[in-house]
Order: sequence, then C-alpha cells, then structure tokens
Amino acid sequence: MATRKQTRPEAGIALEPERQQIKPPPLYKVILLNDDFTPMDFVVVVLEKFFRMNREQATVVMLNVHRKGRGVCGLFPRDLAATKVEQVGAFARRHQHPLACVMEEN
Ligand code: TYC
Repeated sequence: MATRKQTRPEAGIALEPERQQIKPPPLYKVILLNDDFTPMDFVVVVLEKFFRMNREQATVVMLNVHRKGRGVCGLFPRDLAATKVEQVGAFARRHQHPLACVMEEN
C-alpha cells in the first residue's frame, strides 16, 4: 500500500539531514543605556509601556541600568527588536529626554 511506505522508519531517517540544517532565527537583546538626565520615573514608564513589565519588574530593571550603566530589557527577533529601539527612541525624543536604547545580537 502506498501510504504504508511513507510511514516506514527509513523514510523519516532519510529526511533527517535536511531538517538539521534549519537554524532558529537569531535573537537580539534590546539594551537600555544609562544617562544622567532621564528621570527614573520616565524609564519605568518606558519599560511598562514597551516591554510589558509591571511596576515592580520595571523598577528593578531601571535601577540595574542606573547602577551598572546598561541593562537588557528583553530578547526579540531582529525586526521586533529594531521596532522596540525605534519606539523607545521616538518616545524619549518626544518627551525631550536623552534616553538611549540599542540592540545587539545575542
Ligand atoms: N540615571 C538616571 C537618573 O539618575 C536614571 C536612568 C535610569 C536613566 C536608566 C536612564 O536607562 C536609564 N535620573
């Protein structure tokens, strides 16, 4: 029977090398940079608004950036990471804060 042949184990093994060549797309870290001027409350709002953090998570991340100079806000596929960087930059500029956000391949 034709359908039985397709379910033999050898048929699956023959497909294995092709499947192994498909790599998952690389993820990118979106990173917030510290500066001396952007208010802490504004950074917390950014993390809530663009990275879906609650107030507590956003405060932890903001304070980590404030102390260490930079910090990861999330890991995203390339296009989404680029969109987050754009959105944060535009929002900060609109409010006249120098807050900077960059992306890096993970
Ligand atoms: N350092 C800023 C201040 O003291 C707060 C701040 C935190 C700014 C995180 C940017 O990504 C940042 N007001």
